Amino acid sequence: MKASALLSIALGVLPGAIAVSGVSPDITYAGVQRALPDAPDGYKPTAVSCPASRPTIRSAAKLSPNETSWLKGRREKTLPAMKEFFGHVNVGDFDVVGYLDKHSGNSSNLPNVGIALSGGGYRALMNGAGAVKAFDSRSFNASTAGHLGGLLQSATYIAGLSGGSWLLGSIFINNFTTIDKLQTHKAGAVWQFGNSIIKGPDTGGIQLLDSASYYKDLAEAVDAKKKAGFETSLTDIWGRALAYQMFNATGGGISYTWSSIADTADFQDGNYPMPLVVADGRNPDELVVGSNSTVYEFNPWEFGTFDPTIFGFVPLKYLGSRFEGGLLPKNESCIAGFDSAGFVIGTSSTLFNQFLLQINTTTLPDFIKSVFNNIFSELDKSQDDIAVYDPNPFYQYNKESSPYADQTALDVVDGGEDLQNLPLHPLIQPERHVDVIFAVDSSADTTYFWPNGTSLVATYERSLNSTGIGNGTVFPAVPDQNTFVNLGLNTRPTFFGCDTSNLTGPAPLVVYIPNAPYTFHSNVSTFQLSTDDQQRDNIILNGYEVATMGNSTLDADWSSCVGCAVLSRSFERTGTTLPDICNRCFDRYCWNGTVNSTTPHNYEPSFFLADSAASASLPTVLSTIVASAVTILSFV
Ligand SMILES: *[C@@H]1O[C@H](CO)[C@@H](O)[C@H](O)[C@H]1NC(C)=O
Ligand SMILES: *[C@@H]1O[C@H](CO)[C@@H](O)[C@H](O)[C@H]1NC(C)=O
Ligand SMILES: *[C@@H]1O[C@H](CO)[C@@H](O)[C@H](O)[C@H]1NC(C)=O
Ligand SMILES: *[C@@H]1O[C@H](CO)[C@@H](O)[C@H](O)[C@H]1NC(C)=O
Ligand SMILES: *[C@@H]1O[C@H](CO)[C@@H](O)[C@H](O)[C@H]1NC(C)=O
Ligand SMILES: *[C@@H]1O[C@H](CO)[C@@H](O)[C@H](O)[C@H]1NC(C)=O
Ligand SMILES: *[C@@H]1O[C@H](CO)[C@@H](O)[C@H](O)[C@H]1NC(C)=O
Ligand SMILES: *[C@@H]1O[C@H](CO)[C@@H](O)[C@H](O)[C@H]1NC(C)=O
Ligand SMILES: *[C@@H]1O[C@H](CO)[C@@H](O)[C@H](O)[C@H]1NC(C)=O
Ligand SMILES: *[C@@H]1O[C@H](CO)[C@@H](O)[C@H](O)[C@H]1NC(C)=O
Ligand SMILES: *[C@@H]1O[C@H](CO)[C@@H](O)[C@H](O)[C@H]1NC(C)=O
Ligand SMILES: CC(=O)N[C@H]1CO[C@H](CO)[C@@H](O)[C@@H]1O
Repeated sequence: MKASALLSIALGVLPGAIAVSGVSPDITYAGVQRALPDAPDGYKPTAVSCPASRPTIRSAAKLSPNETSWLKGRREKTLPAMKEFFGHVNVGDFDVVGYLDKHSGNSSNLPNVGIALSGGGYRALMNGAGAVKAFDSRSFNASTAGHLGGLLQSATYIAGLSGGSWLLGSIFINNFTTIDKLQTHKAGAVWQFGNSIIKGPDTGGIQLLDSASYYKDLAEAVDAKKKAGFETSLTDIWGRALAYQMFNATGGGISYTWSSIADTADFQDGNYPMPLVVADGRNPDELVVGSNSTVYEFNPWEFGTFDPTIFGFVPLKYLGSRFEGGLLPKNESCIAGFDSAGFVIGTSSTLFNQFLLQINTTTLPDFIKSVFNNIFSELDKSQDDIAVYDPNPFYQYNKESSPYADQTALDVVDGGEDLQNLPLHPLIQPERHVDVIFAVDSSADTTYFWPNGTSLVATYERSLNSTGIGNGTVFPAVPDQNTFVNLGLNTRPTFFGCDTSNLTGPAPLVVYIPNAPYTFHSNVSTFQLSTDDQQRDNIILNGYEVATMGNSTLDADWSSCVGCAVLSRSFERTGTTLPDICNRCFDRYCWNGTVNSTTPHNYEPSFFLADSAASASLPTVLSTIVASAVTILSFV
């Protein structure tokens, strides 16, 4: 099974990318607002001098010392953020601020909040952006009654996968910028989705690149990595292309590394949540990525997994070094620059590689096509849909148990390929003690590209194998997808895991926030190769309405119910009686175990709020999809 089949399964959608165009203007590297361009030689991984204590692979039994010490600082920042959040989000007449103050001496009693942003291409980027905007106290009007501004500032972790990882990259590599700034209409907006990613940046922008130079840049970067002796694949080109669209830097931010996030003062001071990018591992000698595939995370310090298959982490900055048995042999150099930020988000979204192959079907001039075809013909075709991590940092590591120990390279793929299209894996690790996960699902599971709970089902089922691949993770029970549709659990936020006595161990409460049409048909095909600013903004606004239930117009108690979800586990730890309003909220939003597994009719929701004029009619959407599917199938 190759890309086309995987695409339709995993992305939920017929995956589709949409296009984006050039990044914005930018100035020089000095003093600008973003992460750090600290790669030693652009895209080329390069030997650097090793730190005094040589890097090693660390067991996943505990959190890293980096994370543990960072958490102390972060918890000091989430406390005032929560007090501010509960300034406009009230929970009946319960004195939340007093409660938080009373327990502030022991931060493990306070709520520990995580956010998960699903995959689903540019649709997921935009719908996820709407939710992030709603959760961000810096957004206009977000900290008023009925809104949810401040949840982002209260969060400890925020995870993204595939399209959700592009969103994370846009925010974190650009110095924790705001959605307001990313979506501006001013010249120089970072998100200009009017041009296809295939075509490249707008010549009118400050990138000053025509398509030919764009491809030349992509090719030169990847070629440099290859000439330095590192295996490359289509993902390297894909990641470079994404960087032009997501990062606010000239030259597609070629020197920005993911690990540099950990070196920025604001992150070190705990001023914003920890970003986590998820990708899957393809098992040795397998082409299909199944539910028992290894799930990797990229956090600001490390790459690795809690799964028993590897159970280890490598310092992200030194990924690319030739580790053996967990150590870096004396005769091996420390390599830096492998963790190019574009490559990280490209890895999380390898399913979209295929869209690069569409170049032949575009109207771009032949000479550009030939530049691309030259690059393409150099690549190993069996690796079209993977990212190659060669050398394998976990070579000879955990030899007794690791099926990867003898692999000289790791095959890493799109984080949604195992159907877990929500990046919940890092957030359900017992060591992280997350209390509540706001899970923003932009998957396209149904015929008309709405989510139907598939990603939650996949994570739940995986957790049931707790002595195997689940490795001690616990996830609340969720029903089958037919029940999701029949009970409307995918049309409105639903809570899972409210009753802790029904869990097999500590697990977070999951606040499932499925994409749904409030004011706009945000179920655009992942095949759509460009989106104008109007449609982009409509989808972002719809995402804002989804997360806030129309600023609590659909349920005047909604923001209070979110407050109850945040506090629920903490209340339990401190033996605090739930305020009445929380009982009412949980009656309304918690799945109570009812199932109806009858096969439903097509799920075709109509607007929850008034239609904002510009939405596409269904027939238009469908014809686009059919036409695109034909195109895609013809070359996969
Ligand atoms: C990042 O943003 C913060 C807050 O807006 C600002 O104080 C800081 O100077 C910025 N850092 C860089 C490197 O631009
Ligand atoms: C992470 O921790 C290690 C050792 O505990 C330290 O050497 C390293 O500098 C830390 N990394 C960052 C980016 O703070
Ligand atoms: C991009 O960088 C410019 C120059 O530093 C800055 O003015 C602008 O706000 C940045 N855009 C975003 C989305 O952060
Ligand atoms: C994963 O499952 C497949 C079949 O479903 C099996 O062939 C494979 O050995 C399993 N891999 C691991 C690492 O358990
Ligand atoms: C595009 O067309 C050229 C010439 O027909 C062909 O050689 C090349 O393989 C095609 N490229 C792709 C990615 O299909
Ligand atoms: C739910 O989504 C899956 C794909 O993710 C699909 O195979 C299934 O038919 C859908 N079921 C319903 C009831 O929508
Ligand atoms: C549980 O996981 C183990 C190891 O990953 C695997 O061998 C086994 O088949 C799995 N069991 C089920 C029921 O999936
Ligand atoms: C919700 O708030 C946003 C941001 O202030 C606003 O643009 C939108 O129109 C509001 N929607 C409703 C239904 O009130
Ligand atoms: C459980 O929820 C369903 C609707 O999803 C409702 O019809 C039923 O009455 C509820 N049962 C209980 C015991 O609350
Ligand atoms: C409680 O857990 C069982 C399985 O462990 C599950 O079947 C049931 O649906 C769960 N009930 C709720 C309300 O989560
Ligand atoms: C179960 O769902 C089916 C299909 O949507 C519906 O026709 C039926 O009335 C539901 N059954 C119950 C008991 O609600
Ligand atoms: C809780 C649990 O089962 N943890 C296991 C995860 O996998 C590693 C490596 O196989 C084991 O050592 C842990 O005991």
